[in-house]
Amino acid sequence: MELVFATNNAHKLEEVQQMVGNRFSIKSLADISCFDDIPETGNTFEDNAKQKTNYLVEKYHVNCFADDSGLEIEALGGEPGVYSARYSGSRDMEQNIDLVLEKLNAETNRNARFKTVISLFLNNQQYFFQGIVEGKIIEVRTGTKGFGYDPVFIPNGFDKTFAEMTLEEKNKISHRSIAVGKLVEFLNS
Ligand code: ITT
Repeated sequence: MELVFATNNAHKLEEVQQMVGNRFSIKSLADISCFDDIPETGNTFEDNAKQKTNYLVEKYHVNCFADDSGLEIEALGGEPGVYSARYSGSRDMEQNIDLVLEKLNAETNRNARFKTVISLFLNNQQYFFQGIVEGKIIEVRTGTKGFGYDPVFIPNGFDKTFAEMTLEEKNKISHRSIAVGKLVEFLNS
């Protein structure tokens, strides 16, 4: 089965490709010659994920899925949430992480979670799948792998950040892998 993954994030594509293996042929936006900046203007992960798949369905008439994900920090009332990619006003993750650490300065509640919502559009039907991983924001960046907020996030039950884990280790427990696992289970059923 061929499915287009509506993402411009090469890390996400790599993570998901590794998770689904060769049971499905995942096509990138470049594979269908889509170089558009697909709008993401919703207030929830669900709205944004759906907006991305709707865009592809309307313009390219393909079966596709999209994920919208982000970091929700308890002490910040769920921020950065849907603004995770541009929390500081820029897509520069150094600045985004700096802002998070600054806002959490002197804060003892470091609880946070990563959340992913996948929208799947298959044969004219809309489906959603969700994945959450709970953890903590640490004070100093640690590790160089992964992307986004990985260097400051330690998942509960572990003593290292996502950025210190190999892709394989992260994929065993991550929010995206939980949501993708549900997607794959559904596609296989
Ligand atoms: P697409 O919309 O093109 O898929 P994006 O990078 O804009 O790519 P999202 O809007 O879904 O992706 O994600 C928002 C941000 O949340 C992302 O840029 C990261 O900063 C952060 N994020 C999402 N998943 C993450 C992960 O597994 N590890 C660390 N940060 C993550």
